[in-house]
Amino acid sequence: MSFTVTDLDAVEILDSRSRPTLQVRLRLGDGTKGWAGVPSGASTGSLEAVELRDGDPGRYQGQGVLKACAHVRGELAELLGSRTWDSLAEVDAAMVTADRTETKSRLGANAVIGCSLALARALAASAGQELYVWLTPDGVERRMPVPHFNVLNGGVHAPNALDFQEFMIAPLGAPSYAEAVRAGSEVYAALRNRLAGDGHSTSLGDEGGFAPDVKQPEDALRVIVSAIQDAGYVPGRQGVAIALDPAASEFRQQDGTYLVAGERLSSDDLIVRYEHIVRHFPVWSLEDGLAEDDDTGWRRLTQDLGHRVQLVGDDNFVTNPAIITEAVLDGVANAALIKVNQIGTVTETLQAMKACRDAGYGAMISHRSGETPDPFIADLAVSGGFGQIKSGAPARGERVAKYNRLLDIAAHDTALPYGLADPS
Ligand code: 2PG
Ligand code: MG
Repeated sequence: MSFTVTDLDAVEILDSRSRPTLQVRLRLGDGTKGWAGVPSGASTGSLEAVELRDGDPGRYQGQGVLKACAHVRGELAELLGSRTWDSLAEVDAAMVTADRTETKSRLGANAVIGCSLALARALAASAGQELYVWLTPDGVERRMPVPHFNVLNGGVHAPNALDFQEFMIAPLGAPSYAEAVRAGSEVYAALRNRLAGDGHSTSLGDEGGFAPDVKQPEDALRVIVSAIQDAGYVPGRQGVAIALDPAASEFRQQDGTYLVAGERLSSDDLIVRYEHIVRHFPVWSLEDGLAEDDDTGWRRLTQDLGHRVQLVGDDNFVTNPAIITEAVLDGVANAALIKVNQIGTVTETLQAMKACRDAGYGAMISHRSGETPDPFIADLAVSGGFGQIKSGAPARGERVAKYNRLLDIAAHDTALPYGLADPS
């Protein structure tokens, strides 16, 4: 079905961290409208698509996005309005070509992904379909994803001394998506009580999880396991499991060691630490356990733990289909994190998900630490059929926007199965 784009506009809005980002609006020739809010990360991989920021120290500490907005209104509006198109893929490819850089840095990956997301939404509406239906590739079985609630924050997302970035709870054993949300919320409440009872601060990190003044990852894990029990759930895969994203690139030192709670660990030491953690705590998934450039460590980690836990590549894979395909051949990880702005178009995001599917890898659809209320990734998670999403804590508007969109989908499409896809 061919289409034209008659209007394309962007405004500078604030994200959840009070940094500027883009809101894009678009109209098709048939009058259908689309919109998008652009997310933004803090712990970024070095090969990510590059956001265009103004760099004007007199506005928003240089973080303004007026140039990116101007590219949407100017060059991209002209490009998209210049002809009749046959598909989103065709438009995305034309934007990539027009940018002329490997990383979308000229037009700005934030400008390009905003247009791509808004166009996908408009095309779904124009076809009279729910976004998650429209996004589903041929032959893929849609699923309600297991929500991975980030309940305890550290690393660059929180001002505490905890080096690991994300401690998530994953209600793998819940009977339905709605019951998984309930478990997430109840454990979150129990965790607040536990932390307050132990005299810890219950202030929040960037993704809405608590940011207590604990240092050792094992101490954080212990309090989460207790909270799961306090809330009346069973810790583990039959009930509520735990997923970690240490975001290890952020605590890797110049000499190649990892600094955890003041202690310098070699790559091998850290792998041993993870083995210990996995033995003693109900951790089912480990993302960015090692730094993005620690290829040897990643292979060893995969050999040692890959049969027991999900190992998710984020900073090293950057949602790049070519990098994921290479990593599969190389025996690195067994799953990928999927972030739309990390690669910069919806089409390439879908290709990254296909690379995972073809390889028998898992995929966790992900928000960024800087977010807007745009729930696009909720639909993307259902359409991909992997059965996993992470969107921060079960609290704060920009986080629950995604979880709530999923509640709405589950309530109206009751035949959708809940839970992890069979990895084979
Ligand atoms: C991550 C993400 C999202 P950021 O590391 O997985 O939780 O953080 O958006 O800061 O890269
Ligand atoms: Mg990560």
